[in-house]
Amino acid sequence: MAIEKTFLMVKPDGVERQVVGDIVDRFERRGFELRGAKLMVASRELAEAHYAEHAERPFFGELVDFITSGPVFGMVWEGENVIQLARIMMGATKPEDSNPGTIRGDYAVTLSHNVIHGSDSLASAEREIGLWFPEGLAE
Ligand code: 3AN
Repeated sequence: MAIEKTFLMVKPDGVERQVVGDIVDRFERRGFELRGAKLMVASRELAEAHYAEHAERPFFGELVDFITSGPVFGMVWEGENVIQLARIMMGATKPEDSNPGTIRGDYAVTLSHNVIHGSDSLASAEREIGLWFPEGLAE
């Protein structure tokens, strides 16, 4: 299994609720390595680029409004199979499908305010790391 990097982001609702520490702790305990992290308010331009695949969806405007509404905590995590394992640790997008014990299953009851984003493939991880960490990582 390959060593991968993924982009994870605590969304404004998660920062507001002060669950950043718990989320970092979960990934550290699992054995992943933190390679980059920053608290920032995303520009509209960055948010639209990040969610470009949803540009035609009716909820796109709300999605961009929400993700730019306050600080987010962007992170790059590295480890074996981290892209898929992080998605499992996050839990499903739909609240009724996210199991207790997962981040969303423990913290989220709505589809749009669901605490965390994680890249869903190697291609999106590379794209998102480039978008959110254009200055590069602490290698
Ligand atoms: P995930 O974040 O689990 O990969 P995506 O990529 O399908 O999910 O959706 C991106 C984000 O868009 C979700 N995290 C969620 O906040 C929001 N979203 C997805 N579907 C809807 C919807 N039908 N209505 C409102 N927001 C949605």
